[in-house]
Amino acid sequence: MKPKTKILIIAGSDSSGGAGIQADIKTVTALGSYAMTAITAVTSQNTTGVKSIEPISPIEISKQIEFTSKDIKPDAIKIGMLHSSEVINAVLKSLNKINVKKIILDPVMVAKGGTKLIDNRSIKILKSKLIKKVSLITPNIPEAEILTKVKIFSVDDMIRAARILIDLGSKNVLIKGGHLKSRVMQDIFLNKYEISTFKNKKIYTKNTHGTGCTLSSAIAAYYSCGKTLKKSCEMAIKYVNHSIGSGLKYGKGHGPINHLSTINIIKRFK
Ligand code: PXL
Repeated sequence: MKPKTKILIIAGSDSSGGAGIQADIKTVTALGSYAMTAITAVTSQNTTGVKSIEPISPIEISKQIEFTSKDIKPDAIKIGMLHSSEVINAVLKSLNKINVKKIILDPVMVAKGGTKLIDNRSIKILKSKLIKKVSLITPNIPEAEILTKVKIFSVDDMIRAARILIDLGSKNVLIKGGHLKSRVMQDIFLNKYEISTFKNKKIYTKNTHGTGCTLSSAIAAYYSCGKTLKKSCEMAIKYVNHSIGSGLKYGKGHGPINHLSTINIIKRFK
């Protein structure tokens, strides 16, 4: 089998393999595309927490993006951990040079154990500049609250926050509802013209490390293949749910999901 499309992933490394660039590469590969990377930081972590973060210099990040893309043009880009304003500015500059239209932004802010992965100045630039450059932003509820200052307790609050993100210049928004106290998972997809709710049964497990990274990479993979953004979100959510449900039990803390679950379901998604 030949890869269907090429995806550039701009994100941090998670040594435990469940989140970050490792989750992204596994997801893109499992869904049949070719993964390229620009690593923004190296984290030392396991399922119980983050031990340390080593930033990669903004110049080096730009080189990875530009030199790689000049040779193999990405069909889509997924952006994850961007920990400093210097890094965001470098990524913005490089994105302007390589001219790729399909960009999915996962506004990564904290790791599962609570370690901050971005500083406050970066959040400002993400809101004022980067958000306007991307096709879709995929915050979870805590991230949407920080970006919009809306307190979210319900689906109506999620919609209110999503509209603020559209007003800030995002073309499309997917707010993930996993943090709501409800038996049904409700994720909201919204743009200026339409709104959709994806409903799924909540799976109760502590092993959800890297679900956000996985979801945004899966969206990038489906979107790069020509599906609409809405369809890409719907299919990516199914993939993540299937991968959570497939139940790996690795490590003593928040373990990873099973990225290989797609091997069984890829036929159904055709
Ligand atoms: O899931 C968010 C995330 C993104 N990127 C890296 C991470 C994590 C969470 O741990 O380690 C590198």
